[in-house]
Amino acid sequence: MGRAVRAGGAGLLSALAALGGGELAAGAFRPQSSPVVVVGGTVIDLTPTPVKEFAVRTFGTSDKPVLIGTIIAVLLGLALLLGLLAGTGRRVPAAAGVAGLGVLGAVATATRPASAPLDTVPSLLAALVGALTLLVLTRPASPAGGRRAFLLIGAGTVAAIAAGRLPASRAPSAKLVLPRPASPARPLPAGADLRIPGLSAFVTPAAEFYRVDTALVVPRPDLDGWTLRVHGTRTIELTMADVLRRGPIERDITLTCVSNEIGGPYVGNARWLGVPLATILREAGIPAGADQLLSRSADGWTGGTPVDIVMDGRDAMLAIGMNGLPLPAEHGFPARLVVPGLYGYVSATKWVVSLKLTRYADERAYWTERGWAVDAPIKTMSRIDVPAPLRRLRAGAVQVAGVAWAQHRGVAGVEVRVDGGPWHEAVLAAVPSPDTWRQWTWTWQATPGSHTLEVRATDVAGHTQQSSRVTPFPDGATGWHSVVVTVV
Ligand SMILES: Nc1nc2c(c(=O)[nH]1)N[C@H]1C(S)=C(S)[C@@H](COP(=O)(O)O)O[C@H]1N2
Ligand SMILES: [Mo]
Repeated sequence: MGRAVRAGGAGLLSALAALGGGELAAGAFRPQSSPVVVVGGTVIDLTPTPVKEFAVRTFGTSDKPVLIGTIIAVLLGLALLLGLLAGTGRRVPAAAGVAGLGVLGAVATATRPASAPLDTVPSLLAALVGALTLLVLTRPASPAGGRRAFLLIGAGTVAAIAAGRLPASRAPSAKLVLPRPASPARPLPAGADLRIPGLSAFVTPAAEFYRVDTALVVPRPDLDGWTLRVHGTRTIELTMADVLRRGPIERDITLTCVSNEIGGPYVGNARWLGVPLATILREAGIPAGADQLLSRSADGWTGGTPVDIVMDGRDAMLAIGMNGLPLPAEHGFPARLVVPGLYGYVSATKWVVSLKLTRYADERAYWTERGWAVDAPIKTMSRIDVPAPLRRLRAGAVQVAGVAWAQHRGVAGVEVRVDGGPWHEAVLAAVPSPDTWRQWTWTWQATPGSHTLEVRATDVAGHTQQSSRVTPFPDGATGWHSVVVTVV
């Protein structure tokens, strides 16, 4: 029994030491090359879309920590078994098994879209450290020496993991000084923000802006080394200085994720500063027949945007600023795409490093390859922010309020009803353009009892949100948001 515990412990510790070695090596040069991060990224890319949707729905923005936790748990489980194997005298096959897990990480690394050959080093180092640790800890030795080895390796592991994670907290955005917009945003019309407690602010602060991406480690491209390659009829390469010289525009635009559920949080509005994509694409030349703008991020993610939409005169831009500051790392520093009217997966590539004018028939982007729609205009949608679900309210006048969006078409009307009764027109707040969401409010004379509030919006094209509930896959959710409250 004591021997089995020791052997199992040696297995666990060899896995932890391997992780520590991997993290230390990754932290020293590229956080993205951490074995856990690489395996996590591979799992994300290989996971069937319905499972991914389930994970996002169930775990929300904790989906990444949950994934990392699961990978570590599986690894520790396997290491425990290999330790027990070593305890039965089969030390070399067990150590080979531990090394094999590291090699698996290296294979996963080599198949990552944005990996360099050196990125396999942390995984290979982890393989070596793990195997050696298991061999040392299970060698027939004096109990005292064994205990000392356990303690030393344990302490070293903790230190290595801690040291490996440190460099991730660098802030690279300090150096970028934003130019003044050649075309400033219109001042927000009076009353764009109704300032009702509980209602989403018209401008979403960057720190509260939803984040959706496949990056387990936020890419942090170096500003000096960053360039944007644009492949058109010729290939041009722009540095940040080149971008800044091209007459930036400033616009209020609301982003929305296709995975947003009815009433969900994956929508936010910001003031973006950026260079019109049309300017950049014309410089590179648009080849005849090119219908897709394929954008690629520093970590190899891709998005495909219709060229005709980018060129139709809307404020599609290569954005470098968000709410008056450089983009936060989480939102794409140093540059990302913003295209009004399309869900983020086909329009909002963060950490963008290349643009390619191509054809949908020739190349598919990350999510379309996984079954999501090629064309992804944002569906007309509305949400009740106040009262919050399941709130207890006093009878009498209750202010109901929320946001509605139909980017690039514009919201023409919002209606609210109670318990399936007649629809009531809400009062709409002012908006600077059809590219932002629109706040709305309606005063309800609430009577005691349990009540269901429902909302629906109609866009400027005359389309009213349909009642039937459809899940986000493959082109965005439909249905009316409802909130149940108790009035006393
Ligand atoms: N590089 C990269 N860009 C990306 C994504 C991604 O996974 N990787 N996700 C897209 C999706 S699905 C959405 S909805 C928006 C979200 O932008 P935000 O995180 O700044 O809100 O980014 C888009 N840009
Ligand atoms: Mo998204």
